[in-house]
Amino acid sequence: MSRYKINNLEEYFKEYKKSVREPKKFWDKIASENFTWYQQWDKVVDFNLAEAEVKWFTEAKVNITKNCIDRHLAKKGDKTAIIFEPNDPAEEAQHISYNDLHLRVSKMANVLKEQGVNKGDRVCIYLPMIPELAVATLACARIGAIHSVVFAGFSASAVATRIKDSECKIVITSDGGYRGNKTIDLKEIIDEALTECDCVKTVLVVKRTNNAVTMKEGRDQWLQPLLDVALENNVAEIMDAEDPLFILYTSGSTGKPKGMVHTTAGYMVYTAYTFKNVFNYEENDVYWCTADIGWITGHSYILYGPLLNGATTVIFEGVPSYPDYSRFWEIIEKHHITQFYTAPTAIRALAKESLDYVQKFPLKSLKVIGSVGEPINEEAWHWYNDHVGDKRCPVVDTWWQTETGGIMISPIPFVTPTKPTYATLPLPGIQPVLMDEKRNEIEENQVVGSLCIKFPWPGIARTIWGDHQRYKDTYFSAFPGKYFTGDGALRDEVGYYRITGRVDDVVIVSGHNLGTAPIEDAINEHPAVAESAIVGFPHDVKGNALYGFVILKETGEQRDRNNLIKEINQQISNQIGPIAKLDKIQFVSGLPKTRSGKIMRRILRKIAEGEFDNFGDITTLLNPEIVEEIKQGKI
Ligand code: 6R9
Repeated sequence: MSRYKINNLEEYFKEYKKSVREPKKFWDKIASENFTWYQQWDKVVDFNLAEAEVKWFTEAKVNITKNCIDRHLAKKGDKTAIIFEPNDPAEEAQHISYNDLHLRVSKMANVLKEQGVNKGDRVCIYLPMIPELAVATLACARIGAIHSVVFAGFSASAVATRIKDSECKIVITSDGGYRGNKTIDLKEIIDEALTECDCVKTVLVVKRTNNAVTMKEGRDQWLQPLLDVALENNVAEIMDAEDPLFILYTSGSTGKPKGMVHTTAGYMVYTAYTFKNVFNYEENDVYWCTADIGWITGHSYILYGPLLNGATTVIFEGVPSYPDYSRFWEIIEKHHITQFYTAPTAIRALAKESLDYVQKFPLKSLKVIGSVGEPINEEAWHWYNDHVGDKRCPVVDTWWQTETGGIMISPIPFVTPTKPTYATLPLPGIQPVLMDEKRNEIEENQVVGSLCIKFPWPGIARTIWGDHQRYKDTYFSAFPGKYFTGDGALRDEVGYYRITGRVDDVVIVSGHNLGTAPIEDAINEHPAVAESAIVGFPHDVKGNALYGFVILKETGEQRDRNNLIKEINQQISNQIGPIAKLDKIQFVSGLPKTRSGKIMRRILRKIAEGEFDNFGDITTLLNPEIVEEIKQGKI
């Protein structure tokens, strides 16, 4: 994959303008120069945003796994494609070369075919972070089956909903999974889920933990014996550019999860291009993204983006706190990681612990460090920059979504000067705009607005599985002719974007549009505070007032609560203004979080409003028990 020839901000602006003036030419060049195609496209892009219709590289024929694996074999078959770092540091890491990966994916593809999986069939993959997860996912892509990876932390009912929605024919799971000092019985969860799903005829089971499982006659089979006898040669399916590659469910803040559909060629081009440029990837780098493959970050930046570039990518089975809080840093040292990509929630959790954990390791191999998933607060940004990046590695705060397929707004390392809490500038080819309440595009800088994208890019999801109308309503109707991200953003005087959170996180207090993120930032800077979440609640005078849920650090627990409340409000006054002061503060021991680490504010909003039931589905929360505790604290 070729890299931008951009050395400074001025050159960035030049390249950016070119990409906006002639988007077709821009993407045509990237697609032509960096991939193996069976057949070229006739049109680069064909779209009608009013109807939510987008096609890229029409009529082109391609297989993404040929581009991820086969084409690297001649020159770097022996190069490590995947490093598997197990949960238990005493278990040896595995190095899987491109040759090995080719063999494993080919065999797995043949097993799937023998099990009757055909092009277009949906395959549910419910596996822990082990090599088989990557292999199974790629094997689907190889034969043109549509993978639906479900994060292996989801409950039986959440998996069942997803399996039923896309009518998966087969499930690939394991006997169990390790996470820290826990073992999770994945097969048992699948057994329970499948009591509701008639569509699944076959379950293939990977052996990982050796715990006892029940195998249902005629439905369940161990995977290994099938792989042992599988043929080694597999001819990749020839796919149309717009054939679906995968479905990935993303929870709407309410209602049933949305099965976002990504198609083949556009997603391939976009993930390869963004990986190369945002992480400044060079041959021989060792790249590590700590996400789970069950999220879009794992799909695009553990699997596809890195492999399309012939990179070495790490799959880590464990958690940052096991056996202790130095695990991440120890792994960086052990595998000489050059690019490290994680989430603010992990950074905050690690920053809460003693500095000794991170300072034990020099981390000299690192070149670029990244953040994704939610706004990174100022304190966490500085901690990451100072103690992990040593002020030497640019922090790429990357804004994007399941729906966008890949990174949209991010600094380009060594080109874009970073600014804490700012995702900074759009990548070339991406055209963000801010919209005001009257649905007009805001031209000037130093404004806040709803973040939309006004021209399609290759990685955009094409539809919601089985519900194109919902896709259109959710993303293309609030601002006709534009893709609406659901996020609010602030654009500063030089055009840098700061994502302020979901638009439903914006609280209007006395007519002032307040994003929750900057207020939370201010609170979190108080030395006694570990984390906080702000929501609005109806107020007679102000329209809305602010309610803060605050987690204290251990040292803060000893302090007088009334003084703390005063100090926290003073801190907000100083940083944002008295308008943003909180009317109510409740100290809590945890916040309701989704399994990808996002605070589920709709629950907090209900509690703040004094409504104690109708929380909707809370089974997908990481910590559903916290809801009751917060409720009790409020009463
Ligand atoms: C990749 C991913 C998407 C939502 C998105 C926004 C938030 C992601 C962010 C960020 C501020 C960043 N988000 N990255 N907010 N700064 N760098 O996380 O996809 O799980 O679909 O979430 O996450 O609110 O709209 P997804």
